[in-house]
Amino acid sequence: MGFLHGKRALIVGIASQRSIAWGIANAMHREGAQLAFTYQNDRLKDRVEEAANSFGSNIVLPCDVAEDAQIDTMFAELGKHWDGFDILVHSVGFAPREALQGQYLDNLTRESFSIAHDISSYSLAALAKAGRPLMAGRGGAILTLTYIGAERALSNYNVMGLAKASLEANVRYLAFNLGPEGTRVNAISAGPIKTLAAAGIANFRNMLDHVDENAPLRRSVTIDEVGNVGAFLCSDLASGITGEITYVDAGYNILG
Ligand code: 0WD
Repeated sequence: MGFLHGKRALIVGIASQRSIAWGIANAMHREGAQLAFTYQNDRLKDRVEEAANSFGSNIVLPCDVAEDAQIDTMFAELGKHWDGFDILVHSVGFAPREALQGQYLDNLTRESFSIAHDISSYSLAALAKAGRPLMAGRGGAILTLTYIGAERALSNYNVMGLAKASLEANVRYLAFNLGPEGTRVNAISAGPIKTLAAAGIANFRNMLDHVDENAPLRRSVTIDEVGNVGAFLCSDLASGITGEITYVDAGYNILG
């Protein structure tokens, strides 16, 4: 029996089979969790429905996390399928493409700052808040995805680094707030992986090559490796871990 047997998990952020959320869904499914999925817009609907099918799920709901009304409707619909759920996976990030190239100040605007923080950080708290009535008191877990650009100044990552720093603080405040009702909140800081979101970052290939050549394991990580740790962090095996940022990056973060 898998270590997530009997758990219900809501997966937010599948855009393709390369998505980190796909790797997490795959590991959670393998470990016995029942899954539900959201999709951002009609462009992604078919792909997410396909994913749900392959994981034996028929719960696929629209949810653009920029819209409070869509978040509320999504949880109202989810509540018709499930009287409660145990795991929320937030694998969402976005900044306007022009902000993810060149020098930090060159393409920074009030608008790009606001969008990056809204979609990449606020949305975690928005989902945690709206999903709270369905998660409270079940010993559940929330998981999000961050990147080392939150801690270090990296070329091209720019305003997304600030949004990820906010996201990491969000993990700690949510863990502090939701701990008393039994919900844990953690993040994985993943090494670079070639996904749709990554394609928006200028010179992403260089970041990947640098990790391949320099990380202690001399390679980058896969969505399955991130997925396995995500499944663990959201399981009862990790019942003593909350408010943590766990690196799944082939050891890259230890380098000076
Ligand atoms: O190297 C990487 N790929 C890393 C990614 C390293 C470390 C962290 N991460 C993070 C990302 O910042 C993000 O938070 O992992 C998370 C998942 O990213 P991913 O798997 O790399 O990228 P992708 O497959 O593109 O999924 C992100 C999805 C969006 O995809 P697109 O490509 O269509 O922007 O986030 C979703 C969307 O499906 N998303 C939204 N969902 C709901 N409402 C919204 C939104 N407003 N905006 C983006």
